[in-house]
Amino acid sequence: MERLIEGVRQILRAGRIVAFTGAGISAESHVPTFRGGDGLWRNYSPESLATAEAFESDPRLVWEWYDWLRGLIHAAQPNPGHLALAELQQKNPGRFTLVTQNIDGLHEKAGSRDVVKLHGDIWRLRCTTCGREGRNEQVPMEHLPPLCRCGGTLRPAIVWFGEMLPEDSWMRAVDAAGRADVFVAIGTSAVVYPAAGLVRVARESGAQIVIVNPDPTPADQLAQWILRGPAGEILPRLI
Ligand code: BV8
Repeated sequence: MERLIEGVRQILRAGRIVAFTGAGISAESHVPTFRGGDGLWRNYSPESLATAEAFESDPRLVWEWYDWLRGLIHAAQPNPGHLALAELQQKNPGRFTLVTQNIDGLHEKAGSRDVVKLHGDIWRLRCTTCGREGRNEQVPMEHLPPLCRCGGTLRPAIVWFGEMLPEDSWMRAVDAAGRADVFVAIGTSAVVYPAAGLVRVARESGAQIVIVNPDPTPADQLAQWILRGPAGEILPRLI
C-alpha cells in the first residue's frame, strides 16, 4: 500500500485534481451510508423514502426520516478524510475541485470551499407551493411536515430518485471531470447515476483515476490506482 500511496502522492503534485465523494467519506463521522449494513432506517431503505412519490403520499413519514438524519448529521464532526480534502484544496488553490454526492455539509464544516453539491443540501428547505428556498438548521424540527409562510409544505432541498440534478452543479462537475488530470473517487459505491458517470467522463478525457474505498465498486475497472481502505486513514497520507 505504501508504494501505491507514494505513487498517488506523486501524481497529485501537478495538474488539475477532482475529488468526487460519496457517503463513505462520512461513515467515520458516524453518518450512515446508503448501502452499508447501517444504511437502513427502521425497516425502510433510503431508495423507498428518498422519492417525490413517497413524499407525496406520506410527507410526515419522509420528514420523520430526514428529521432523524438531520439530528445525526448535526451531531457529526468532520473526520480526517474531510479535513485532508480541505487541506488539499488550500494547498492547491485553482487546480482543485471537490464534487460531492453527500447532503450532510461535512465538507464545508471541515473548511472545504466552493463545494459542487450534486444532490443538494439537507440544511436547505424548499416550498412545494411557492418554490421559496432557505436555510433551516432546526434540530429537531418543530412541526412535521414544516410549512412555508405561504401555507405550502416545505421539502428538503435535495435531489430524490427520479429527479433532475441541479443544472449548474451538474455542468460544473462534468466540466471539471472532463479537464481533470487526476480524478479521486472517495467513499462512493458508484451505482447512482448520472453522478457515477463522472468517473468515465474523467477516464475518457485522459485522467488518472484513483479509488479510495474499503470495498470493490463498479468504478474499479476504470481505475489505474485502487487504495483499498477507509478514507479517514488513507486521505491524510496522500497530502
Ligand atoms: C435521475 C439524496 C434522471 C437523497 C440521492 C438505471 C441506470 C441509470 C440510472 C438509473 C437506473 N435506474 C434508475 C436510475 C436513476 C437513479 C439511479 O441512479 N438509481 C440507482 C439506485 C440505480 N438516479 C436518479 O434517480 C437521479 N436522477 O437520474 O434523473 C431524470 C431524467 C429525466 C427526467 C427526470 C429525471 C437522482 C439520483 C440522486 C438520488 N438522491 N441522495 C438523500 O440523500 O436522502 S442518492 C444517494 O445515493 C446519495 O445521495 C448518494 O449520493 C448516492 C450514492 O450513494 P453513495 O454516496 O455512493 O453511498 P453508498 O452508501 O451507496 O456507498 C458508500 C460507499 O462508501 C461504499 O462503496 C462503501 O464501501 C464505502 N465506504 C464505507 N465506509 C467507508 C467507505 N469509503 C471510504 N471510507 C470509509 N470509511
